[in-house]
Order: sequence, then structure tokens, then C-alpha cells
Amino acid sequence: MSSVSEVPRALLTQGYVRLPSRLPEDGCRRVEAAFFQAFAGNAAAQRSGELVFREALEICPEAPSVVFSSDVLQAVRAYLGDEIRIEAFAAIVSSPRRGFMAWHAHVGGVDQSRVRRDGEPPRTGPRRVMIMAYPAGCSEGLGPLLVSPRAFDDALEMPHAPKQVEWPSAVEIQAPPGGVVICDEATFHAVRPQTTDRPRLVFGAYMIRADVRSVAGPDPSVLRFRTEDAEIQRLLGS
Ligand SMILES: O=C(O)CCC(=O)C(=O)O
Repeated sequence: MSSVSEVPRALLTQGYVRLPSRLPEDGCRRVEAAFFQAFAGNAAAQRSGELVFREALEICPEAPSVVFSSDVLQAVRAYLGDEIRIEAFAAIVSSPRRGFMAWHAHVGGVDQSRVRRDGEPPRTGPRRVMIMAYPAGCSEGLGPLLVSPRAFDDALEMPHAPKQVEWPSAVEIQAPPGGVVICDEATFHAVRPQTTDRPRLVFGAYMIRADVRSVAGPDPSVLRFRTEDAEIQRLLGS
């Protein structure tokens, strides 16, 4: 993809898009240092190989301003429209101990199973995306992302077993440092196991159209965002 005008078509026809631009290098370095330090200091996370930071601002208040760059927001708005909101925002740090992250999607929000149970309004058009931002990249050895391309109206059912690493439809994405991938909520994705000892960091941000009633959210952590950043305040609806 070389320009933002191609984002809507990419998301409608293949369910994901890699942004041509990268997040700012200095911001990436600072958020990386903050989250890696928190991961290193957590004995339970060292054992399990994964730590999910739902209160990401407590670790690094700058994180949303780094992830919601103007290029990222322009791409999301091209698909969802001008009025968008942050539904959830978290960081995940992992090590090779975690192994394979099984295939899943986020129809209705972070926890798709909860949304199914509570009843999701019909999905008639683009309404939610998941932004995956990689300050240190996800190159070979560092857990490349796997996505299963889909057109917007394709069936929502999972086509293969969640723990089967190699889906015949899978596309592997190795993002460079600062790389960003945006998926429609219905796009199945997974993460290959890491093979290097370096920790891996991903920010997962869920954005919805402002007029969409979110069954799952907004996430309590997002409601606790305190920021001077005017653009982020707008994205919070404040
Ligand atoms: O770690 C990644 O690359 C993807 C994260 C993910 O799939 C998720 O948080 O739902």
C-alpha cells in the first residue's frame, strides 16, 4: 500500500492493511524501554512469557500519542469515517516462552466470545478496526503476524482450527520497527512463536465509529485516560 486513499479498498477486499509510514523512532524507543523494563521486573510474566498491560498509560503516559500518529488516524478515518473513538488500548510484551498466539478475531470488541453471548447488533458496514503497532517490529524470529485475508462480506466463522499454525490462507507479515498493521474486526489473525530472546512489544488499539454502540466497551482503562493531547481527547469523545 503506498497511499492512504488505498486503505478502504484494502480493508474491504483483504481485511488488513500495512501502513507505508512508521511510528516516530524516538517515541518508539522510549515506549519500548518503559514496557520492556516493566516486563523484566515481573517474575510471573518471565515464567509465562507474556504480560498484557491494560493500563498502558501507567507504564508510559506517552504511549497513545506515539501510536495514534496522524498517519494512523488518517488511515482509520479513511475506512471508518471522520468521527472515531478509542474503544480499548493495551500493550502486550512477550518472550519465546509464550509460544504460538492462536487464531482469533475481534468482532464486537476485544473479547469476541463475550460479544456473541451478549448479542451484537448487525454488522452492516465498517465499524471497528484493530490497530497493531510494533515499536520494535515483528520480523523473523520476533513473532511475525499471521493474517487470513477476507473480503468484508465473507462468513464470520473461523475456517480452520485456532491452534493450527499453518492456515492455507495465511499471509505472514513482518513489520519493521515502528510498523503498523490495521485489521478489520472480523479478520482472523495469529502470531508465530518467537525464536529470539529479545522481548516483543505490540500495542493493540481498538477504534470504532463514534455512532456505534459498543457492547464490550469502552474499556475502563480508556475511560481513565488523562491526556493533554487534544487529538487524543477528541478520540475519547471528551
Ligand atoms: O501480537 C500481535 O502481533 C497481535 C496481537 C493480537 O492479535 C491481539 O492482541 O489480539
